[in-house]
Amino acid sequence: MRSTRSIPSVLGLALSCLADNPIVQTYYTPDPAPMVWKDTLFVYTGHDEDVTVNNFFTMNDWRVYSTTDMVNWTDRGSPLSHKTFNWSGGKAWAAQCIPRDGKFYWYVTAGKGTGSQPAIGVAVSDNPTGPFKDPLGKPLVSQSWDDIDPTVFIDDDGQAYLFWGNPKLYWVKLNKDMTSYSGGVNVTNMTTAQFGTRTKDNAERKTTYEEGPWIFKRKGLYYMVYAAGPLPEPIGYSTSNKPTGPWTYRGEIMSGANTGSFTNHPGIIEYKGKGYFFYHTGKLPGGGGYKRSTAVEEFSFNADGTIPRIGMSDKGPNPVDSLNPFQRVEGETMAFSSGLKTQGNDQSGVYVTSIHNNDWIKLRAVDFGAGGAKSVEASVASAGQGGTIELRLGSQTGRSVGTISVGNTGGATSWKSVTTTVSGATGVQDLYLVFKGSGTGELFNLDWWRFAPNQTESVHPARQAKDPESLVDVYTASGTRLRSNRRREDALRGLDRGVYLVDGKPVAVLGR
Ligand code: FUB
Repeated sequence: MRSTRSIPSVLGLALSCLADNPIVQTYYTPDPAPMVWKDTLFVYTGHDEDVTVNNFFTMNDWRVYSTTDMVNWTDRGSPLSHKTFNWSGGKAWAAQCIPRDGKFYWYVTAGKGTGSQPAIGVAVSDNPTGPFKDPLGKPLVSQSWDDIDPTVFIDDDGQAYLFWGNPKLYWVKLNKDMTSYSGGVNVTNMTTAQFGTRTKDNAERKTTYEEGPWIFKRKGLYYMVYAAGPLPEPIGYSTSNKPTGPWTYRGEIMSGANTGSFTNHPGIIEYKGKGYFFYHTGKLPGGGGYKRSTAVEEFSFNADGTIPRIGMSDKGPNPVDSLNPFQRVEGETMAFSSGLKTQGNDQSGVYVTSIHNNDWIKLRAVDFGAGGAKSVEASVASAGQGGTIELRLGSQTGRSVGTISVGNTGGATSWKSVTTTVSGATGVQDLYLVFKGSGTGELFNLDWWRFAPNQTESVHPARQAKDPESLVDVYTASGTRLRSNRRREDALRGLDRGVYLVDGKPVAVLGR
């Protein structure tokens, strides 16, 4: 099936000058909500459709992406749509997912019934990437048109809070089950002392607070970060020594100017010792107010706990880890891509599709080690002529280290493993997969790839410096890295029951 292509490959050259913000190029991904689970950072996003209907938000499902290095993002598909909620006839606006006691609770904004009045729903899963189910069969909160943009937080004493709202900030105390609440709906007194004074006053909105709240706690201080007004939305924040306020207005974090979108939506999280600020822009080619995309910046809190002003960059964060090419890497893992799409089904999971001549994928900080790679294997499928994947270093026209040939495999999801020799891939590199083929049609689909190391260098160089014998990486069977460079016994301790890949070999864990 040919998918709609949001970024024409004729733009490939122009895109190569851009660095890696926005972080996803295959879909429009507004309203980011980051979550750390084990060794992985997940970002839950909305999805602005490629075709906007009635010049308004056109949003039907939510998407998930993950990373362990802050530069290469794996597309985890779309495990939730408004259709999951029987009570919803449409609309999939801002949402946030949080783990508790081995389950994942995804709070969403969805339209109630056939009208478009929003309500807050919750979906639950045993896994961060689903499948998610609606345990209630009805909205968790449905009181007015203000009910959008849930943000959720569990305090150190175990009490969970849900905040939401436009143009007022509402909150409830969630019960331990995370799917009910006690004490009724509270509404915050929207004073300028708490949320600042709006420069263009309007009757309903005296303060800067508009929507998109994001709550977190750091060093005993509670932070309420939010999309502010007037339009185009800047991001502002307030702090308090209690989770429910009163809040003190602290000022603007990000300007509303030049984002290419009249809305914005914040998410702040700490990961591997660094602070990250997620937001959205209209800066992807073809983007705008109804086609927004997740971007991220690294930042440090000021010594007094305040948040500095943060600018928008094309580059995004630096890598906090390297990518191990000797493990299975999903095709849909990318630092940047041009001209292609991803797609998923129950049999194949997510894979790369709509690949045409000159499309490419960039991966950053790929660590081939000093000994380098001797071959590469890829799982591909083609109903047509096939083509090649050129493996290049540094840029899409950089030095070629090998070429994978793909023929007709008998179907667009008839996956076949193909292997080819590689030479000259050593050290830490930006790796480009450059797709070539004749004609203008789709060439083939890509599911995953994996390099094989040269015999002389089967040990990861980082490990040589530490303990070459006993440090291992642990991956899930589907290739998500859970732990890296740990002693084998530490790496396996505390894992749930299941089969894991330890340095590429399957190991059964009996569970805790
Ligand atoms: O994405 C739809 C709406 O736009 C969200 O719910 C708001 O936060 C704004 O980003």
